[in-house]
Amino acid sequence: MDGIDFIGDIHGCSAQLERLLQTLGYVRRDGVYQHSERRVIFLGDFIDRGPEQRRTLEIVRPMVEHGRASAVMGNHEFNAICYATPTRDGFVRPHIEKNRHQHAAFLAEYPFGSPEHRDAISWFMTLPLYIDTEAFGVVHACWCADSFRILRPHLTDTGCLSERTLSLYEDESSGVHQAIETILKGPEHPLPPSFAFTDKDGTPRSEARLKWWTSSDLAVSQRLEFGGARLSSERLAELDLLPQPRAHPAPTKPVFVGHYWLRGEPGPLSERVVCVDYSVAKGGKLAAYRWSGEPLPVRDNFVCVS
Ligand SMILES: [Mn+2]
Repeated sequence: MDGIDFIGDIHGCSAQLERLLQTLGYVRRDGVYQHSERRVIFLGDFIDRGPEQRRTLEIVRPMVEHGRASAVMGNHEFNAICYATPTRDGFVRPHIEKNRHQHAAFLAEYPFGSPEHRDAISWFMTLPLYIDTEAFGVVHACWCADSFRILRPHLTDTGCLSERTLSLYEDESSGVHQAIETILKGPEHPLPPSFAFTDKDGTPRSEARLKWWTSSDLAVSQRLEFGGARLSSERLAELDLLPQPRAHPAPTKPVFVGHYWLRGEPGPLSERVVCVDYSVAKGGKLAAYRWSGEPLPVRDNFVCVS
């Protein structure tokens, strides 16, 4: 079997992407990066934040279209689709200041409603929400069999969204909405009202991010993340008295994700879960995991450029 290089969130950092591909031994021929024995699977989040949105898509898209790479959808591509999809009285993702700001770098290079913008959105629609093979799994944020089961009847035969799926997503109480949020943005764990906190951006929150790859043998406080906010040791001790968050069964094959803006020296998150997002658009690194079929991923197989 040919090897696969899993590449994490790029967010418009095309210079780092080209350097990473070259470091991995890919050569550009007829405008398409390629390798004689390997291919790439991109983890999504190609757009927003970074300096070269268009250049990034001009590298990634030909690789996918020429069979040199596959890609799954990230929450930023999903948000871009929702931002561009009209409803009866607005858009699936409202054009409010916060959403416009988050999407500004992309819209600067793909003016809203322009032919290039429409073309990019229709390409995003061709990205599957996850890839499930016998040997490995790929999803942007959370490997969740229950969410896949809910979504499957609503996806196309290539695992993609349809207009109908988007209209189901509009209903925030629907199973489809929650499943898409879980797999593309990661599961959140509701906290009792006394635990409401303010994250590092000053936004009040009543839910913590669940590190779904952690085992329920760990203390509750070690399984949750508070948007960069630090809780006092007393509060953490109180959290440990709460019931354990929902368990996500440990995968039985390697699972590759992005999304988590990790820092520091790359390594697997758990025995079989690998995150390849090392915050390139916030001064970190663009990361890849060079996989050659090993059932247990190892630290040595990460390759990064900063
Ligand atoms: Mn993401």
